[in-house]
Amino acid sequence: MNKLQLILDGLMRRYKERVPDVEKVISAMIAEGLIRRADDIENDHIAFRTMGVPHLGIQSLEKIFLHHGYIKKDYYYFAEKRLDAYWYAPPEPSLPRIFISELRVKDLPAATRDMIHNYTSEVTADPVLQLDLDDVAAVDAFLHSGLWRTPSYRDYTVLAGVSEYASWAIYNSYYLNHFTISVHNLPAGYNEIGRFNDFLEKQGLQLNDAGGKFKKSPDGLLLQSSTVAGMIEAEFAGGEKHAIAGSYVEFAERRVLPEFSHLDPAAIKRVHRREGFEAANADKIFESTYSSQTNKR
Ligand code: OOG
Ligand code: NI
Repeated sequence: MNKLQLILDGLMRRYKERVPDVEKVISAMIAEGLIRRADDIENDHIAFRTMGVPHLGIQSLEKIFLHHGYIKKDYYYFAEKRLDAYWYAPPEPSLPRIFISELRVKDLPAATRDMIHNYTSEVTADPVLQLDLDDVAAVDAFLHSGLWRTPSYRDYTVLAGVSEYASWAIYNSYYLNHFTISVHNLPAGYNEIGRFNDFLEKQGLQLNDAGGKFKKSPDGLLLQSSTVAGMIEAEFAGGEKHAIAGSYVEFAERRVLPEFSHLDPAAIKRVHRREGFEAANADKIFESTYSSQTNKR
């Protein structure tokens, strides 16, 4: 197996361990006859969150994936949430896209900025430059270890009051934020996001309803939904334990582009469908870890 595949497998393994909804969705899809095994799922994309501070952020994390063949694509800006993001196209169409966002720390109030720097300033050089990117075990360990000391619960809650993205990232760092199940290639009756959402809700899964239970791009071709993040038991500085938002699962329907609508459905490949992301959809999907959603769970 190639190195990139091993890195992606490592991310998925840790993610499944801490997001019980993943197993729940997969076993429901198998029981319903939509797939035979977990590997039949098409992973549309995976996502990471980063802190926009010196030596870190998108410019640091992206180097891992650029090294393994990903190509940087479009930029997205989120004014109200104070975020930047890019998406990356995989070296092969069978692999997931990657979405990496970054907190615009410089746009936060001074006290919040200082609180974040108090942790992130422990990082005095770009840690990815110090990694051998062909050493799969080293990259895997890096993606699953903290970049700074464990935060205090007090700082976590103060940060959450200003930015719930900041509080999530200060604790969870590079743990996978979500993976995304493609629904458009599933059997009829389940290959549209609205119908698939009904199926998920029947299984007792809770959906993020910010902006509606699915979000639709203005061109009508990219439809996305997501579960509300489950709570994980987090250990803060001094051993203090609290339940905080972990990661979630996303679902995406990419419709066939108008110029390919004449093709036989059996001939439709990834290249014939809507590519990229949509800022207005993403803006609401970020809220899958926000207390406005997790409080409903
Ligand atoms: C990412 C939210 C955006 C998408 O597919 O548009 C997103 C996040 O919650 O970090 O995943
Ligand atoms: Ni996503």
